Amino acid sequence: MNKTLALVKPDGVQRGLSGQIISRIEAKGLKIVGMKMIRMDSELAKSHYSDHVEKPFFPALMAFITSGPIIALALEGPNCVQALRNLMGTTNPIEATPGSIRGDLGLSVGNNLIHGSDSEESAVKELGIFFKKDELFEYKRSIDDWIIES
Ligand code: DAT
Ligand code: MG
Repeated sequence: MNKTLALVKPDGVQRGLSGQIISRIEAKGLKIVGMKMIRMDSELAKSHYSDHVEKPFFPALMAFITSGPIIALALEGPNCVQALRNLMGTTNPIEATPGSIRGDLGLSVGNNLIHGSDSEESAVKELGIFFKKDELFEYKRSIDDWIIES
């Protein structure tokens, strides 16, 4: 089963929205297979956002993402990369569809509450940055028979 990485960003934690965001992820049916609170340092942040180093917003992104603790989640489910991206909504919360996490909860592109890997390739890379192998759990949920078609 494929896995993906989600982060509740510092604004989500500060605003007391972690529970609601994680709840939406669980309600979708995605299985949490790893979870931890950490504060990203600049080395971790640079490695995670290496594709954006040259972008004009990179310094602001670094300052924001290291400004407070985040909650990292390893998620599993069929097509979980796409499922999470759809649940999050588009990058700019103003354009994100109502009903999505960003569409319902955010107003600014720099404070958009949640990160989700954008491809299976980046999911593998990003999960490797945030989780050691023994921090990921394999377990069966009996409700999966009601969520996932066999
Ligand atoms: P996403 O988080 O939807 O994958 P991204 O990978 O293009 O978006 O960018 C990473 C983060 O950088 C994004 O969540 C918020 C910030 N960001 C992106 N575009 C921005 C912009 N034009 N101005 C300010 N911040 C931006
Ligand atoms: Mg991205």
